[in-house]
Amino acid sequence: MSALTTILKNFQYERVLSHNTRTKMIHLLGQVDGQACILSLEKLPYDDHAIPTLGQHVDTLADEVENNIYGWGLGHIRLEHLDTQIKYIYPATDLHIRKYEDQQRYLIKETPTVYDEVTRPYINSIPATRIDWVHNILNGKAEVDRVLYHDKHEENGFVILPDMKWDGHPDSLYLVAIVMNPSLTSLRSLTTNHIPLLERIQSTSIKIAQEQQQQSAATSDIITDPPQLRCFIHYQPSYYHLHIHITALSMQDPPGAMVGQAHLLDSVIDNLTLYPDYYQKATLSYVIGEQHPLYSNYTTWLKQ
Ligand code: M7G
Repeated sequence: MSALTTILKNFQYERVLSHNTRTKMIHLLGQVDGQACILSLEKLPYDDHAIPTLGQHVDTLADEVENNIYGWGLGHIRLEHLDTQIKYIYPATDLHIRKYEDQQRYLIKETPTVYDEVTRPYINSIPATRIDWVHNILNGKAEVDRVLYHDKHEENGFVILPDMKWDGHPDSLYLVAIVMNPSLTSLRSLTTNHIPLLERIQSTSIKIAQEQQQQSAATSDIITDPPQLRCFIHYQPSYYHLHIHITALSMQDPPGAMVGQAHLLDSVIDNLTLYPDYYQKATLSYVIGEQHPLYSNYTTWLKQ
């Protein structure tokens, strides 16, 4: 039995952490064998092959309304394709639970002093095991058959693979590039010396996305346009080992692409070209939930 099957079978529901009715994504908290488990369910878009006959598969209709040339109702469509992406975090830590819980958010202006006195000590306090999943990918211990590119050079290398958030649909392509160099923890670590690395990540991402596009296209389709990508770096990230989010421009509202969190890779490269130590000197503003440890650390620091 797969780990996911076992989790689903034994999951004892406790409460909803958050439910986004627009993105149709819900995070549930429960217990599996006495330990906390987060189950995330997300409705997938319609399967391309099923689209032409969607109307014919409606087998239940309710609440129908007709008015002039307009009409609507609620239906149930019986389809063969898989319609939900299911993820789990198990055992989930308190930090995971706080990350997915609905909460008040605040904008923090992080000056270099705030970084030195609040953020850096917080990063240093995070147990190293929190990025075990990253090391597993870099060392070829997990997701090995999903890796799309791997340059193993210890300082300038990086890996590119599908992000956990990608539902597999080409229009919502979501890849993640993770650098090999463990001393690069976040945007704050970057200097002008890293421009070649960032540029290689960008050009390799375009090649990989093109290959993905080619693979998913029908054999008769000839694709000539290079893929349009939105590459960005989160600040604050959830994991302090530098990684770059690579998303298809065709994805409307990609998760995590909001102002106050995402820094466009092109702008990062440009800032570093203009000012080599931009990310050590700049005030970086970010949005954070009140349950994030950085929020309480920051408010305590302010009171000193
Ligand atoms: P982030 O900016 O640190 O945090 O990005 P976020 O999760 O708040 O966006 C980490 C990225 O790595 C996210 O896009 C995650 O979906 C992705 N990710 C996280 N984990 C634990 C995994 C994993 O185990 N495998 C893969 N392939 N991606 C992951």
